[in-house]
Amino acid sequence: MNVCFDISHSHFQIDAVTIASHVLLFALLALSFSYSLAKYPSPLQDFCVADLNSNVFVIGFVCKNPKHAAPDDFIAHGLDKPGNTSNPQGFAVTPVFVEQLVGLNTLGVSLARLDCIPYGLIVNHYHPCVTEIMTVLEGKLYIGFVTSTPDFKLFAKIVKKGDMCLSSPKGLVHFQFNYGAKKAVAISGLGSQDPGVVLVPNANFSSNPPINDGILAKAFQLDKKIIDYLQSKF
Ligand SMILES: *[C@@H]1O[C@H](CO)[C@@H](O)[C@H](O)[C@H]1NC(C)=O
Ligand SMILES: CC(=O)N[C@H]1CO[C@H](CO)[C@@H](O)[C@@H]1O
Repeated sequence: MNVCFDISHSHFQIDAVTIASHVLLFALLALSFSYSLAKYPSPLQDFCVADLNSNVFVIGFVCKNPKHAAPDDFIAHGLDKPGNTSNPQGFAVTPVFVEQLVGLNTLGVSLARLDCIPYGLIVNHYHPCVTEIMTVLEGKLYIGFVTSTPDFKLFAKIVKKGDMCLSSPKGLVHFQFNYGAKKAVAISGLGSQDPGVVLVPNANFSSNPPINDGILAKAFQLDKKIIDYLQSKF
């Protein structure tokens, strides 16, 4: 489960010239409130090594006694190894989140390795409250994100070995497609210890229980039979 304080999707459009000053003040206060909630809370200690076995539920994980913290709590291994790309889209994500690197707890960062076969796709997805940056180590990826309503503008670019890009601002739908005939490897940096992901096709077509096919048919302006077919694919 990911940690999300994001209420920053509320949009404030303020014309400072025409609007009364007390309304502006209220809007500014609302914006700063929104901003403070949209950030991770600052840790109150140098570190808080996650105790993954605790039965106490808090946001993130309970801290292990800092006196028992050891260098091994701050390292994870194996990012040099490719993930398993034997799936219909041909991609693998190898996470180094708080569960793999317990020292990340409360600190608001993590990494993942991405592997993508030639013409493989990391399907359209989003991280509800997390910004993602990416550097390509091998091959090249076509990476894009789509802005929110009303523009739905696509920002896409080909990212080659050695390039670094903003793969997605917080909460926007994005994808990575291997544009080349060689496999691609990338490292993604995420602004959360536990980013969480919503795969767009799964959210629509493989929810549990399924979303009524009539609702999906209407939403996508497709025939119910096509929806039933799509739902059967997952
Ligand atoms: C890779 O994933 C496929 C599909 O889930 C599985 O059948 C296969 O055993 C996996 N290979 C390895 C090396 O884990
Ligand atoms: C019609 C429908 O359910 N669309 C959803 C598809 O998935 C995206 C991402 O999860 C949602 O934002 C849409 O509402």
